[in-house]
Amino acid sequence: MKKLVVATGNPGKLREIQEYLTDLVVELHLKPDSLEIEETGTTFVENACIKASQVAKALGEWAIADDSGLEVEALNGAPGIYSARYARSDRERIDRLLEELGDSTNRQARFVCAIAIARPDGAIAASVEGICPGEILYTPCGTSGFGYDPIFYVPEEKQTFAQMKPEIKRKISHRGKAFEKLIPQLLRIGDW
Ligand code: ITT
Repeated sequence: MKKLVVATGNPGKLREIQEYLTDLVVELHLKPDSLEIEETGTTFVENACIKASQVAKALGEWAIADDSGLEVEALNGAPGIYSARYARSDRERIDRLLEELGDSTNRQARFVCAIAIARPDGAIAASVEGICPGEILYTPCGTSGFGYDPIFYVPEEKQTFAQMKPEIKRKISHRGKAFEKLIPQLLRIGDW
C-alpha cells in the first residue's frame, strides 16, 4: 500500500483532508511537527506545491498539501494567501477581518483551496484549485468547522460553513471542489 504524508499542521484541515481520501487504498501519515515549511509563494497553488514538494523530499515519501484562504472583495482580496498569518488565533483572525471590513455593504468573498501532490523526489504529480463564493456576516454564527467558518455565509445553503452539517460543507466547499478535480487525476497517476 502506498504511503501518503499529509503536509499540514492545521488540525481542522487535516480532518477534512482525511475524509476526502478515505476511499483510496493509501496509508496516511502525518507530517512531523518539527518539519516546518516556509510559505514563500505568491499564489495558493505555488504555496501548496512548495509544501508538498519539500515535505515529500525531506521524508522520501509521497506528500499532499493544501494551501487555502479567504479573499474578501472589499479588502482587495485580503487576507488571501496571508489568511493564516492575519492574526494569532481563529478568534483574533475573525475579529480583525470584521474590524477591517467595518460596516462596508460589499460583503462578497470567496474561499480558495489549492491542493498539490508530490512524488518522493519532490516532483509535483498534480495540482488543482477549488473556489467557493459566499458573503461575510457582521457577526459569527455557528460552531462547526474551523478557521473563518463562522463568518462565511453561503447564500445557496442559507447558512454559514460553521452551521452546515460536515457532509454539506464537504461537498460544496473550496476544498470539496478541489478534491473533485484531484481524485480522478490521482487515480490516473498511480495505484492508490
Ligand atoms: P498548513 O500550512 O500547515 O496546512 P495553515 O493553517 O498555515 O496550515 P494555510 O497557510 O493554507 O494553512 O492557511 C489557511 C488559512 O485559511 C487558515 O487560517 C485557515 O483557518 C483558513 N481556512 C482555510 N480553509 C478554511 C475552511 O475550510 N474554513 C475556514 N477557514 C479556512
